[in-house]
Amino acid sequence: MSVRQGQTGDAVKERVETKKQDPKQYKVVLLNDDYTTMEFVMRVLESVFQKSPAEAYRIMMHVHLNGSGIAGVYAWEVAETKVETVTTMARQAEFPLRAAIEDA
Ligand code: TYC
Repeated sequence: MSVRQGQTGDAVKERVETKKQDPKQYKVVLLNDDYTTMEFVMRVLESVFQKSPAEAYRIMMHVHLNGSGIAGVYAWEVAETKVETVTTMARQAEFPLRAAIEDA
């Protein structure tokens, strides 16, 4: 926390700047494509989003049938890291799988 004082004539302005924390939550959304295997998407959901095999299957099928689906809801920085991890895993395996962040 920092305090800044600006002086104008006799008046002294004082403002306390606080680092605002972001209480907002963000959805990490998986997007469907024609090439990523169902097995790979389920592996991502289990390893990156801590889903059970049954939940991973349910989410994967939802994305497959509807075009997108929520993998999880997190604080901004966590959501960003999840997207990065998904992208790195997918490129490594040469799949076009994409993940995106949306306001929760
Ligand atoms: N549509 C893919 C297939 O038929 C499976 C898939 C599901 C791909 C979810 C991406 O986010 C995805 N192999």
